[in-house]
Amino acid sequence: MTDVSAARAVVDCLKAEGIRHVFGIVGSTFLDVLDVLHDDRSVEYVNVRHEQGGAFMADGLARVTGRPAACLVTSGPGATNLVTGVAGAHLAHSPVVAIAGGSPLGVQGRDAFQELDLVALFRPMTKLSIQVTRPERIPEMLRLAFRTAMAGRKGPVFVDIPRDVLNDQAIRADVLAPDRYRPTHAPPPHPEAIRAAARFLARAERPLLLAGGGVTWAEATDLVARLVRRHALPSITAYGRNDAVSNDEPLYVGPLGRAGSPEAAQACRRADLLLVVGSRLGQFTSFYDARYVQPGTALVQVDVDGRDIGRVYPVAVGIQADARETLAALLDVLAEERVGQTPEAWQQEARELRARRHARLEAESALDAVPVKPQRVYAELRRALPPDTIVTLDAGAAPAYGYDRLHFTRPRTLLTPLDLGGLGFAFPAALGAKLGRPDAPALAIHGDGGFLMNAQELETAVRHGIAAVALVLNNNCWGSEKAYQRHFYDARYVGTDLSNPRYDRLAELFGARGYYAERPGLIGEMVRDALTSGRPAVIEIPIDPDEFPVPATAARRRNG
Ligand SMILES: Cc1ncc(C[n+]2csc(CCOP(=O)(O)OP(=O)(O)O)c2C)c(N)n1
Ligand SMILES: [Mg+2]
Repeated sequence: MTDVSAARAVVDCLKAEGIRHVFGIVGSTFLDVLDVLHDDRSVEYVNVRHEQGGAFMADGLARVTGRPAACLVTSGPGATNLVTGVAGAHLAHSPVVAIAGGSPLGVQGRDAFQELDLVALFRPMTKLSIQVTRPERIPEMLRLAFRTAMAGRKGPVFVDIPRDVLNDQAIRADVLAPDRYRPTHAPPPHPEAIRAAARFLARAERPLLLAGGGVTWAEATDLVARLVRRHALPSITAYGRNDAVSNDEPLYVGPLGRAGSPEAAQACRRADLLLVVGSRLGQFTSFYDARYVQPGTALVQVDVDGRDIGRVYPVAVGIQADARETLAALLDVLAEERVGQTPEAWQQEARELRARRHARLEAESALDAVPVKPQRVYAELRRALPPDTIVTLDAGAAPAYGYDRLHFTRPRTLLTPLDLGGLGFAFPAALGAKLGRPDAPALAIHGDGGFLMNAQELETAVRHGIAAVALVLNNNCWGSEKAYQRHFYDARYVGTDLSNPRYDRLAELFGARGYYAERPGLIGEMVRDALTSGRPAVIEIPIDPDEFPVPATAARRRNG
């Protein structure tokens, strides 16, 4: 035990977790911590322009590294501005530890300046929301925060450290390595469950792997590859999780769910056994009905969180365990029992569905209208993006075309707003991703509406030298919602039209690079140039303002 300042203890706890970036905006409640960082440059305080952007950055960083990420913000509005980003991390199972220097404990209950019940505010959108009430408990409570964020299914944690608990306090503290206070081995499956799963796989005529985010969080992509190759098992991916299986696998059909591929939907309907690994079969993967997952299809479902097994669709075998441990055990048992490859006819069906998808997308390369069709943008991107590019997709109609149209071969290369569906996610998430994986190109794909929600982070990108690129597909409207008004309200448009500045010029005003691609032929080269320029950049593409997909909830808009 050594005597340190409480602020030093906070920094040491972050360092023990390997945290190198902390996102937030300076506030008087936690200046002791910033003062420690003046001399200790091993942790960089990324001072952002809106705390929401900071939370999305932390989420992006956590998702591409698989490690915890941190925010540090001030009381009151500093914390309330975090809310949307923390909610996003919650629905993405992303281990973001959000720390607020809270208003003083000594005046709690007097409606003091910026006093709010932050613990209550964050409770519904975190795995854990706590307040530290004694300086000497700071290390213990931060370890609780990281243990909770990282154990089992991951997720965000909120910690309020009141300013009079944090500043001008000396404590006795030990620095512990994470393996001293949180589990480092993931839970294995029950052997009987694995044998049952193997029996179902051996008997199935049309087995299909549905891989979700749990595969990625468990670092199980290589084992998925081994399973699908060894057993010639066709595969599809869950909503927004296209990178859970290498899309190069010859029997990978496509992404299921909202804005996904019709061929993947067809494969899912045809399957007699669905091996669901690391997906909770959420609304935008399954729609909770029988449009993809058929009542007659047997389900073997693997999830680290027992809460989601058989939640909507009854299972034949439910396995509460880590995806990597489960795949390893399953491969062993399948080998022991000499289970071979899936029937040739089913392999052939999967190959045909895959080829049909590729031909459908390839045909879009010929769309040469001006203004550019969004589909053509993705045809250009498929050619221009290096395989290690991290793509972040925003909410909105034009970004949504990307769910079915981009190609991923490596884990942790697609980040989407998932079930929060929050606009303004993609650019800050790409900045966080770029900090986490500086060698990988990072591309955020936005509509014009969503981009302006966090465009202020261009200044953060320029100042911190974070070379992420934003592609803004400009149709001068809140297109995804305008599509509803077109299809269901006789094109009576209210509240859906926008007028925008030139985003390439806006970028230049911030000191970033700006590109304007009016014609489809310009896109590929501009994207390549921007991604290799070593500077943050914005590429605006004016797109056809009349090109919207039919809304996903078309048939069910009243309750969808
Ligand atoms: C923070 C937030 N506010 C509102 C919405 C509702 N919403 C979903 S998509 C969308 C339109 C997005 O417009 P834009 O970013 O320009 O993309 P487009 O659909 O035009 O391609 C809106 C308003 C949302 N998802 N998130
Ligand atoms: Mg738009």
